[in-house]
Parts: sequence; C-alpha cells; structure tokens
Amino acid sequence: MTNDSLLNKINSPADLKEMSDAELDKLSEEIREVIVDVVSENGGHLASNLGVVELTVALHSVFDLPYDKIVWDVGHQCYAHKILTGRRTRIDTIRTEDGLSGFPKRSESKYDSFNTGHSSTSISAAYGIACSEITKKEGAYTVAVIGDGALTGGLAYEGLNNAGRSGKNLIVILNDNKMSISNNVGSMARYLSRMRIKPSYLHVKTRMNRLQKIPLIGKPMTRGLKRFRDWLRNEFFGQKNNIFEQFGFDYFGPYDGHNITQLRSALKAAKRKHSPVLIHIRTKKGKGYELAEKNPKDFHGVPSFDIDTGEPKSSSKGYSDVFGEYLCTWASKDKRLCAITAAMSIGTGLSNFSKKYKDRFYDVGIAEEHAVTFASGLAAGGDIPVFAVYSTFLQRSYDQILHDAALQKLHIVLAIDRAGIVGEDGETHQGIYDVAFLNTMPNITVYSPSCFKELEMFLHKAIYNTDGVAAVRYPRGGELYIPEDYTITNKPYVLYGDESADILMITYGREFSQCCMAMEILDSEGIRVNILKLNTIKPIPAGAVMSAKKYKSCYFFEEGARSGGTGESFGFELYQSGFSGKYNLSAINKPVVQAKTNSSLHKLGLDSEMIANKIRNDIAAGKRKERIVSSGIKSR
Ligand SMILES: Cc1ncc(C[n+]2csc(CCOP(=O)(O)OP(=O)(O)O)c2C)c(N)n1
Repeated sequence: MTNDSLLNKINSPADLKEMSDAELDKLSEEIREVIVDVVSENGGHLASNLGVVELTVALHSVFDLPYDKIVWDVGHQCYAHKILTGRRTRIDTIRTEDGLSGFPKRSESKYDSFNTGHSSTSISAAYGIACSEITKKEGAYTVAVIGDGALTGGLAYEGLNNAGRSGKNLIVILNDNKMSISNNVGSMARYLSRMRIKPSYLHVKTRMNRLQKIPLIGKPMTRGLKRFRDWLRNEFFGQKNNIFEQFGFDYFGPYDGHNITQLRSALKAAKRKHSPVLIHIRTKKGKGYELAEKNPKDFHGVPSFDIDTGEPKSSSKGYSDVFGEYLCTWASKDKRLCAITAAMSIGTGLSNFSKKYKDRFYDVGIAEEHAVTFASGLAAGGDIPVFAVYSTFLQRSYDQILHDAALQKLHIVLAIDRAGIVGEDGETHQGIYDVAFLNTMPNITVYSPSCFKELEMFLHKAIYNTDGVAAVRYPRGGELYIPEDYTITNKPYVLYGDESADILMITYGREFSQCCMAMEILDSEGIRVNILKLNTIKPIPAGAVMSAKKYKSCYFFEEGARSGGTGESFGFELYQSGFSGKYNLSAINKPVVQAKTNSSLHKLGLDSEMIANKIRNDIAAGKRKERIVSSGIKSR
C-alpha cells in the first residue's frame, strides 16, 4: 500500500462520509488488492468478495452502522465490510485459528448484526431486526444483501412474502451476478436475466414525482405517463408489476453494481421511501482479478493460490472426486441412477456427471429441502436418486428426510460430503450433526467409510443393496492413514488388533485413522488396545455390541456431536446387553470454531496424541487407585 493510500485512513465507516465518488472508487481498488492478497494466502471466497466491493463502499458511505444494520446473505462476501469496519489491520488473520471469521460474527464486531453462513436467511433476519424494538425506536434502516444464487432458496421467498407490505425501513439489495457457485439455475434466474435488459426506471419515477408538483397540469400528465410506463412494461416484459412489486416492495434498478455514483443515488432514494424497497444491481463475480472474472466458478471458494497463475498451492484427490467417479461409472450401466445437487455440483464432485448425464442430473438451486422431496418423488417413480450434499446443509432437510422419504420407506441415497470437522469455515459449516439427527429417524441406514475403497463399497451397497433411505458419509479432503495389515471389508463392523487386549477403542469414519495411530503409540509403550471399527453406524450392528462386551474398558471416539450421536447409542446398547466394564465417550459437545482440522481434533481430544494420552492417563490413574486401595488394606 502506497503512502497516499486512502484505505490506511479508514478506521471506521464514518471516514467514508467525507470522500468524493472518485475517492471511493480509488478506495475500492485498494480494497480489491487487499482481498486478492489475503485470500491467496489464507484461502476463502474470492470471486464473491471481489464482486461486492463498490456495493460495500457505497453502503457504508450512505448508511450509519451500527445504528443502521446490514445482514449479508451467506456472509461469504463480507471481507470488504470487515476491512471498512475497524478490522483492516487484522484482515490477514481471516479464516485462521483465533483470527477473523470468514463470515459475519456478532461476537466479533458491533458492525456485524447477524451471523450467517447458510444461504437465504438475510431477508427474514433483516425483517426481524426491522420489526424489533431497537430499530422501531430509533427509526434505523435494515439492509439485506442477497445474491441471485441465494434467491433460489425457499426461505428467501418466505421472507419477501412476509416483509413486503410491512411498511418497515427495510431495503433488500439483490446482487445479481448470474452465478450461484456455478451458473445460476431455475426460472427466477431466467426472469432476472430478462429484467437485466430493462432500463432502470428509478429516475423516471423521481421525475414523475417532480412533475406531479406542477400546478393544474402536473397530476394529469403524471397519470398519463404512468399509464404509458405500465403499457411499456406490459408489452415488453409481460407483467404490469414485476415480481418484487407483487411482493409489496418498491423495485429500483437494475443498476451497475460497480458504479459508486449510481449505487449511492439509488441507496439514498431507497432511504427516502421509509418502506420496503428492493434494489436490483448487476455485478461481475471476480471483478478486478482477471483470472477470477474469466472463471468465477473455480474462484468462488479457493484454497491458498498463486496470484500470477491462479493455481492452488497444493491439491490432492479427495473423497468428493472419488464419489463423482464411481457415480459416473455406475450411471453408464444403469439409467435409473440420477444425481441431485443443491447448487454444489463442483464441491460435491458432480461436474463430470453433470456433463455426461445431462438428462439425469438435477441442479435444484440452493434448495436442500426441495432436493430431498424431489428425490423422494424420483424414487417413487422408480429412479435411484443420489443427493450429494454437504453435511451442514443437509440440516435444512430434516423434515423432508423424515416425512417424504423415511416414513414412506422410499429408497433415496444421501451422499453426505464434508462429514466431520471442516476447518477454516468454522462453526456454521462443521459436519458434526448429521449422525445425531439421522439417528432419530426410522428406515435409514448410515454407512461411514474410512478410505476411498470403502467409499466405493458402501456407496454401491447404499445404491443397490439397502432398503429405505441410505446415507454414506465421508469427510472433506483425502484419505488418511490406514495400517497395511488392516483388511478392508464391506462387513458392518471390523475388530482390528490381536484381540489379546482388554481395552477397546470404538470408532468410525475418518476417526479410525486417528485411533490406528494412537494404537501404534500405545503399542510402542507396551499398552495393548484393539479397535472396533463401525462401517454401518445406524443401525448399530448387534454383533459389534457383543464383541465389545468382553472388554474391561471401552473408549468410543466420535468426530461428531455427542448428544444423539452413535457413541451415546452404542453405550446404551452395550449396558443393555449386560456389559459391566467402563465405557468412556469422547465426542463433540460444543460449537467448533475455525481452525485447521488437525488443530480442532487435537483440542477436542480426538487426534491420535490426545487419544493415546487419555488411555495412558486412565491406566496410570487406575494403577494409582489400586496402590492406594492395597496400601490401605495392608496398613489396617
Ligand atoms: C443452505 C446452503 N446451501 C449451500 C451453500 C453453499 N453456498 C455458499 S455461497 C453459494 C452460492 C451463493 O450464490 P449467490 O447468493 O449468488 O452469491 P455470490 O457468491 O454469487 O455472490 C452456495 C451454494 C450455503 N452457504 N448454504
């Protein structure tokens, strides 16, 4: 940053108020540079953030935060907002342990008015804030910034439907860049593309308001003009009022979302309305960084990368890739097999499937609820639908899995990606609740592979050899350690070790690797343990419980929520079976904040080192107790 940097002078949004539009433009360029630098180091949501720089600058120059409020939908585009709201000097810590979050966080700043991470919540949340006591009292404005991708989520319409005629100081900014992560889909996307070619008519409206004030002729002329305008809209766009006006919003736009002058004048006009307004802006995802402009899909969310080439600093094959490959192989032989994504075809490994089997690939938009019910419909019609979804987003589909699939015993397959700790995206994105909520439902089988080969076996079993709902869950990233002498099998459970031990570790999924490494640490210290690896985690295999019963101490290690998780159920069944030893459960009982996955696992007591410590310490504590008891007996 040069000496004449404007950004260095910004300590709070108030500093923007004195700047000219030209200075705000220059400031935007400086912010862009910082974003590219930081994301190239820390990874993050690059293209979305580059697209909203001018919007963010304009918003902070027109509104008074924290008196006014902004709710960022998904929240992945909040980097410029963070830079402008007193967090400039810490922006290089974004998405790191103890650093700034990559999403808005109320606990982080008074300028963040609502935590986001999952899509399509902004309108409901902003409307709630606009109705709340504090905003009512102070007459403040609440602004929701929502992307066209997030507008494919049903919740956004529930918000629009409820808020439109409320008369509240609510402004919804529709950031339309034609993209979700991939190209946006659905009829609303088509509708928006038709609106994009429509000339902005805010200025026409403002002029009509002025015209109205001319004595005698003003009102009739305005009426005539309005009729002409409506006729034009009707003729060219097939509707008297657009959909947002039907919802009760005043509609302004579309505007060039990179033109600060236009943006500021639209925001000021919206402010004067004192009732719900929707401002439609067009932006370019990746704006200002050529590689991202050309290829916004690949630069939506990125690991650290080389700025000159755009290449990731490291990459390796992950579970999602393997999942996509197998699905393509089987789809070539079976026309019933189809794939569904809720706007996540790239992340879930379905890119090739989407190209090869266009007629059996369904991108339903950011609509996880719809995806499950739609899959259930396909299954009712005889297809075999596989819904590939991140664990965290499947949380949205609880009722649909239960009501539309499980209770009807329909055969749908849930390919649950990013199961377990996910790392830098933090608490809103951890895949640690799916096991607990699926555990509550009937007619569901859940498989948990620990390596690529097992993913193949259990995915196949889920598709072709399981009744009702079949779920296969696998983590972010690639394979971890599997000992050479471990025999991979598609049995529901495996007992690993020489069986001479009286201590048993029980686990599943990626945590198996940690337990194997812990077993080796303990073995080198002369402590023998066995491992019971569950491949089917729901229902818990009866044989697995019987195998565990003969051990003196059982330790269950679970990379998932403790409450309602498999560890809890296993312990219950074990004691029900008459087990009289010690049962210890290590699982997750609090939100897990952003950090590298290994660091989180360590802090949660779930990495090999902590697992070995726990067992070693328990043994030492047991021996101490024995010594005290025996010395007490002697001294009596
Ligand atoms: C419920 C849910 N499903 C999926 C996602 C993953 N996701 C994050 S951003 C995004 C696309 C958002 O597109 P848009 O709202 O247009 O914002 P843009 O990135 O284009 O600015 C998706 C699908 C999510 N955050 N929440």
